[in-house]
Amino acid sequence: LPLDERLKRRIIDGEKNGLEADLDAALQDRPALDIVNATLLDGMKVVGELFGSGQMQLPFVLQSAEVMKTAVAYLEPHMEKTDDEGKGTIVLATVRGDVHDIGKNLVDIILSNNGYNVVNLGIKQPVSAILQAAEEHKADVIGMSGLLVKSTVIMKENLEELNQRKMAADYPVILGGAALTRAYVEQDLHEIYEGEVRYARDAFEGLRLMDALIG
Ligand code: B1M
Repeated sequence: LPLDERLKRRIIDGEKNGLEADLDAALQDRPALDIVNATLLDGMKVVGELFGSGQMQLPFVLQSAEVMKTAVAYLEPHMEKTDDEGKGTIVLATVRGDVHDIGKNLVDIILSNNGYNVVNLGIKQPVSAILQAAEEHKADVIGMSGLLVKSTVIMKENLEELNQRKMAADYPVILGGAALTRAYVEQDLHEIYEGEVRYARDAFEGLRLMDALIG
């Protein structure tokens, strides 16, 4: 198989052996972020399709996720970083009940590499923990990630909690994750939230939003 296909296959098959050598070879002619976006994420997409259609069982999805995480960790030191720092602080979390964190961690990498201070709380975070961290770290923005359909409902509840605690004006919120749609965030949630709420389709849109919100 050509290198690109082979890397994609490694994600789909959850095969770590030889991964680093292939990543080294790919780094010879492409930037690290391009490898993640154009190749590895394609592999995860196939995994999602196979799982969704019942052709792949959960333990194999987990293996694919592990290979993805290993690959991203290996590529991270090769990613471009700006010299900026201290551009602002975001508290980032996967919402309550949701364990998916690959996308959230990519957002962390992209924002950190571009001068933002990221307080990454991890997965399954109740709103109380997110709000506490936001106050403690004097966050400029709150970022929530979630991939399950039920997480989109939890995000709505979290925004309502911010309203109730009169914190909405202080915290613009960026939401991301595969189950969200732009319309749901920018129309439905925009209507209920008393602060700013924006949708990020991917980590780069997350970065653009951060720059727009506090830059
Ligand atoms: Co899960 N899972 N999973 N899973 N899983 C999905 C999400 C699913 C769509 C698969 C499917 O059925 N086709 C489906 C959800 C269906 C639904 O809700 N309607 C699903 C399911 C059902 C489940 C379980 C319930 C399965 C079960 O137990 N029976 C279970 C849930 C457990 C729980 O959360 N309580 C489960 C478990 C798992 C694993 C643990 C095996 C593993 C996760 C490992 C991990 O993350 N550490 C896993 C995986 C890997 C997936 C798929 C295949 C891939 C997700 C992924 O990492 N994508 C996924 C299929 C899919 O998404 N279509 C699926 C790559 C990642 C980079 O993309 O996170 O979307 P993503 O991030 C993107 C953007 O969304 C955006 O930026 C990133 C790209 O730049 N983004 C942000 C994300 N967050 C952002 C935040 C921002 C800005 C941008 O600012 C704050």
